[in-house]
Amino acid sequence: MIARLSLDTLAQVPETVARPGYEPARHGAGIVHIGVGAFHRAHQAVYTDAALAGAGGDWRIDGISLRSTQIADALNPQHGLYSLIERGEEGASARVVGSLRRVIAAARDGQAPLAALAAPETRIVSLTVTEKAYGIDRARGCADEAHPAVAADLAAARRPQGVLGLLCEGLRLRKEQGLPPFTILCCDNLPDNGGLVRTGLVDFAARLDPSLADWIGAAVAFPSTMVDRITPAPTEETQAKAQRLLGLADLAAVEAEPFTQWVVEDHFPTGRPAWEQGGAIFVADVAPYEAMKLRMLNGTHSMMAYTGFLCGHKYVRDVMRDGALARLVRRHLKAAAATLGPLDGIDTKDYADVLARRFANPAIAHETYQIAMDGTEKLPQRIAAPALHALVHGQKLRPFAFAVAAWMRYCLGRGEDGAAYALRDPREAAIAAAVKGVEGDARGICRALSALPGLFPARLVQNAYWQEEVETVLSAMLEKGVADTVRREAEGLPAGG
Ligand code: CS2
Repeated sequence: MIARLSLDTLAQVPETVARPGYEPARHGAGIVHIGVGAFHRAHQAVYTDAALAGAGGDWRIDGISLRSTQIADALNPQHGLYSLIERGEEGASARVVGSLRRVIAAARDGQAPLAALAAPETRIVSLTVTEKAYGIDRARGCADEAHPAVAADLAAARRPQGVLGLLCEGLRLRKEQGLPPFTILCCDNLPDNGGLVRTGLVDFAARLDPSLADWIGAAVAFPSTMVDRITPAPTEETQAKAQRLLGLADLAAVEAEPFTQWVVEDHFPTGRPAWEQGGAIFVADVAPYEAMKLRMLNGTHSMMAYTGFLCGHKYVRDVMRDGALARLVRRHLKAAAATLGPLDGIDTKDYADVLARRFANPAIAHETYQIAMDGTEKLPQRIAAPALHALVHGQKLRPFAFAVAAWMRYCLGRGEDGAAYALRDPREAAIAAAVKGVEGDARGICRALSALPGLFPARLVQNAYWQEEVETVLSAMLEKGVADTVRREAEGLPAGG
């Protein structure tokens, strides 16, 4: 049987694979990270690895897996070690990352998550749990009491299972013990992610204990951040590739594109690792970077996901090989860029070129179906916000209307061959109820889905021109098919943008 990657076998890793530039076991932990999925392992953990190598410190990461036990079972026998495979056009390279110390599986490890959050050495709690896991009502700016985890944690605050519940109880324990709070670093693709989590958490705490809420509001730092690295869900092929490169089995390997970016608001009163060693950029205001990434990268990604999936393209790279869709990608990037304010040292045209190349990376198998997931959580910041900006400023609306129509077509849950697929959206039931009985009627679908609370700003959906644009595209998709609509839409657009 092939040996597993671990501290005991690390020395066997071939020279061609980079190893941690420090001795992992000599460093204590300073970070608890909630949500130890592929993205965290391809991004923040890698920056922390570089910080430990370049500047040292007790900044290793204790991960908390909220639902899965599988990640803990993969990583703990490996002493937290795993490999990151970077895949670009020129080939693949691998490195072993040593910044993760252990993973706690909240589903079976009892009080261990709270013990980690309340530990004196914990100075930062970072999160990548996906947009839907927070249970924050963004339209109302409060904790969403209808969210299952929020409801459960409000009812049993000392045994929390969800994000807000864990953060709140962890902070309550620290306050009780006279410990300083930890800094909370949300690394999900949400606008003003620090401010948003602050709003949700303070409101959640206020429902349990107003004095705790006051303390959180006054003493806890919530820096905002923009994170970026395209990281497909790992597959068996990822593990097989890692085994070939390492000569050891690695059940926690991840693969990602070579590009990586991290822009962080530099507000860490409890200290932080020297993440600049890995190339992180520290700024006073993250908002313009965040808007650029959410609208240009993620907005275009969502448009590609819905149209691409419905045209039968499994991966993002296949969308870029479809001439008509590639033109629409360029059109969307341009329209999204037009909604942004100027950003020092950044030319959005260059950024768009880099994005188009990243999307086309032939070595990255990023599923359109993966990106299509959780549309109701993604559309507001990716499509609706820039669309509203475009409306207010008299800019092009059509690219955004096109993306929304594709999402609406996707919401019907059936491909053009009639085969059903799961929407994988937290509001799946509300979507199904909304479109029931109007499946063939573009206007009916458009009205019903536009009325879902909190999804589209009123000013946008009440605009007759916007509505007409969405309905026109959707009705073409229903009558002529998505591929044909894409082809007609792209006619006359330049190939290279
Ligand atoms: C993607 C993102 O799945 C999605 O919705 O748009 O995960 C995207 O790959 C990352 O934000 C890239 O940094």
